[in-house]
Amino acid sequence: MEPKMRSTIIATAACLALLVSCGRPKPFGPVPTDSQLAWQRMEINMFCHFGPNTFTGAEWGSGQEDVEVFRPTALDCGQWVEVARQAGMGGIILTAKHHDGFCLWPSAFSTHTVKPEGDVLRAFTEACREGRLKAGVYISPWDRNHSAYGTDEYNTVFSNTLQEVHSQYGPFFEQWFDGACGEGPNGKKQHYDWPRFIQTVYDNNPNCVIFSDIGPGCRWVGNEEGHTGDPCWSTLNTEGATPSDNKPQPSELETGHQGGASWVPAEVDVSIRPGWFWHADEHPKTVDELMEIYYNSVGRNGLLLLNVPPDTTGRIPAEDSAVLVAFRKERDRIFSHDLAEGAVIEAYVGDGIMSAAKSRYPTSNLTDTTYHTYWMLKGNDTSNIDLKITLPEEREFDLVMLQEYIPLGQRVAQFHISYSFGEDMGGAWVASGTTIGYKRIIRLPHPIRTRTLYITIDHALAPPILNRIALYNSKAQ
Ligand code: FUL
Repeated sequence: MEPKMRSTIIATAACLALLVSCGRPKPFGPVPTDSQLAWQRMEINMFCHFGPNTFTGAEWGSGQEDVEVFRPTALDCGQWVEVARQAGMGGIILTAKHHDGFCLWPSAFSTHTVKPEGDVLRAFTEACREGRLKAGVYISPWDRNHSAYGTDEYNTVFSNTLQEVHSQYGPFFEQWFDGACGEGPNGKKQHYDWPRFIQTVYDNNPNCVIFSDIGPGCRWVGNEEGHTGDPCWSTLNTEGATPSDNKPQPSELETGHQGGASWVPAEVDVSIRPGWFWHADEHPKTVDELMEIYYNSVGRNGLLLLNVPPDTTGRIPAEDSAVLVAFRKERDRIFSHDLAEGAVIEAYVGDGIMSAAKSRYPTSNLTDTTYHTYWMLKGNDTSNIDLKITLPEEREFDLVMLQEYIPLGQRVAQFHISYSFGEDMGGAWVASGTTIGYKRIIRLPHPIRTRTLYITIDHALAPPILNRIALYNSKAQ
């Protein structure tokens, strides 16, 4: 291409980009980075706890286990990938090192590792690459085996470990730092150098989403039961806090902080079985239990990280994969038919007598499936905003799904839902909610049959911006 032509194209593209960005509403408060947004849109990922505990029956190994106990008889990371894919998950996070210190790769910084020919981390990352699934890694700072644990030197050992894993096995979409912290052989508790650990990960991969109690990429949700708080803000105040020993209260991690200074969305880690590791006498949860978890995590502005532990063969047991496939089918059955299709949506603002409001971005963007189109009012109203949804005909549904366009911030703090029994008969209240965020699924107390539904935003921190309204029937066949 002629240099002149190329510069004209570049100049035109720059002008267009400028025009688009000038026209875009101003973000409110902290917003997700591109990697945090891509991460949130994954919605459900798999966690794999695998290591010596799989063979000894422990949940927290002592670090004194013989390395020979770790002997998967038919390791097949490709099978994990296949199960995750069938379950509709986009990524898997493997416990490359749990608290017992055992490394699933032949680390140069530990003597407690697999042999080079038994490199599980390599097999895992290759299987993910082949199966086009994202790989993530859990590397426990707490190490019950390493002789340097409890001293300053251990911080160097741990940074070297991170450097080794991220440079030789990455890129990883997520680095998982659990918050557990115990005492070393000297009886001293380790003081982790968190800024150094985080920097080491970013030096290797600036796009990695780093999980810890307080982020910076995503936060622990404050419980291991499979639910976010209500409300659930993706914003958190982390100033002065550190993971493990100086973190906000679990209840604050559940809800986040309204108006918090940083974007640190909630990740809901929960196991499909009672333990994190596989134990012969434990069994997976039922589809109904998993659906309950789904509604309370993804349906409440969280990302679900569901732990599915491989057994002593090194494969995910058939009973777990069967439940996961059924869980996927159940979600497909319910969510593949959006009953808001064909709806006409009008916006109204005001207390008492409602007046039709002008939208800066059309309400039709609420029912399209393009993620990056959204609805917003022309004015600066933040309360008593009604979205009147008129369906092509009476329809029956019991689930209302709402999404805020989080690239411009999380705004809605309180809303409610009402509906009309017939033409011009006003609305009857049916449910209410607090935050929306990336995704909110409201389960109505009973199915409703109507042509007219109202979503009322009672209060938002800034003019609301929504990108999706969908209706579903959980009983649909
Ligand atoms: C915690 C650990 O102590 C558990 O063993 C498990 O790995 C869980 C996901 O994180 O911090």
